[in-house]
Amino acid sequence: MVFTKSKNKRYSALSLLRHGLTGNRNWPRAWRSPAPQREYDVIIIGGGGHGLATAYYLARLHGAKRVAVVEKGWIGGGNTGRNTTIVRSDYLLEENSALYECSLKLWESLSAELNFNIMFSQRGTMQLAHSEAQLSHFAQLGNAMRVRGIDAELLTLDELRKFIPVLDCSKSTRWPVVGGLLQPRGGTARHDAVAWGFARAADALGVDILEDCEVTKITTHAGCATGVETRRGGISAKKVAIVVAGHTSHVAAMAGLRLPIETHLLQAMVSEPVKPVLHTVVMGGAYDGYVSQTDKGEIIMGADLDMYPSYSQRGNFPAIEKIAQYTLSLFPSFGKLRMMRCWAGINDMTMDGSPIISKTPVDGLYVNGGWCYGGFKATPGSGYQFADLLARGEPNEMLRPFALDRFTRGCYIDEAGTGPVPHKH
Ligand code: FAD
Ligand code: PYC
Repeated sequence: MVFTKSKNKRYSALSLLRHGLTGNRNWPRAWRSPAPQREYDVIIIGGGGHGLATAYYLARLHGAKRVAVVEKGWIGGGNTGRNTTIVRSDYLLEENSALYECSLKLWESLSAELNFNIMFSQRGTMQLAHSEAQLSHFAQLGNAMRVRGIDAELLTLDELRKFIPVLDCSKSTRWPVVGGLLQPRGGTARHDAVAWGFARAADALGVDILEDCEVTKITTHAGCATGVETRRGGISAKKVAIVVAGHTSHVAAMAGLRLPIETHLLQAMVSEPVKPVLHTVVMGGAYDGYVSQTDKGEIIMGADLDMYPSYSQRGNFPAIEKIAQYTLSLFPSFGKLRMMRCWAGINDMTMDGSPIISKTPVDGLYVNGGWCYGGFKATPGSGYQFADLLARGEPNEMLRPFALDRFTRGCYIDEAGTGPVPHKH
């Protein structure tokens, strides 16, 4: 069934009761499925969390009326629906710290803002140190966070043992743990609910969400973006925004741009559901691995990137082995779990590990990408800030450091301190 008019009604305890009493047969669709118009003020390419959040804040805070989100598949089918749902703001460099903390503050009231339960759970995120050097780095990071008013607690091994009883804190394990840095306000959110919540709220404000509508060309005239060609026809626009994660280089090339981004695979996997056993999110110090338990009870785990560029969106056995090795070193009892699924997403890796949120050399063409493997947590903040850039045409204080020209000016935001090597960030 295709709705042409928004039937978006507020969700409430009363509506739940009313629909329950009528057999749940009359729920309206959460968002419309309109035909593409020939012209919009703003076209956002990419219906992941970031594109949808951008559309929502454009309409909600900047009064934009004619906005379309153009998605080649279904919304949330990219990295938004493939990530391990970890949300935190434990970054050392000021630029990243400000951006991710802005996002974390938005997460804290997002369900109410969107009238959609995105299941945000502040169960804490714990970074484990495997050496004294790593622990001393975490002490520095924790202090930097606290100076900025962001919550952080450094835990000794004894405190860690009490906090996470299922964690193997012995010296005989393959990667012995020496302590950890906890961000109590960090946690998880239900990834696809984030896409759905933003889509529903944006739709209610008049945003057209065009699924199954791949962009095949960005049209330009005299150095200005004029619109896009799609599989459902041409659409013109005053402004075009690229928000396509792992496809950023590919889509930017449609406008003749070459960006400092490489695409790499990241894999994750999930076990059968079990009773509650792990109440917080656990990450290995250098992102060797990360493990948490979903609200359904599954143990979800992942590890590092495949170290070569790829667009395949498919996992492989070496990555599965690596994930299993790290997880079992920390949690030997998980060896009895049966695995249900594994998958991969394609990550837009920049040369300094930080995102690009920027105007481009093509007038009217903007880009929001390069989130590497850490962009889920930034979803609301990225949309909020990018909408501001699109509405005003100039970056605000927070966004200025994330401009594309930082790579020609040499002003990198090298959070990991590893230099211009995408797969090391
Ligand atoms: P996407 O959700 O990928 O959306 C981009 C959309 O653009 C896609 O839907 C795609 O179909 C569409 N598109 C592409 N090309 C075109 C085109 N030509 N025309 C129209 N549409 C197009 N981050 C965290 O913060 N925490 C985590 O725990 C975490 N875990 C991760 C685990 C894995 C396995 C992976 C792969 C990533 C993880 N990330 C994590 C990273 C995070 O998922 C991403 O940075 C973030 O979701 C990117 O969101 P997005 O909206 O930019 O991209
Ligand atoms: O950014 O927290 C993160 C993350 C965890 C797994 C992949 N990215």
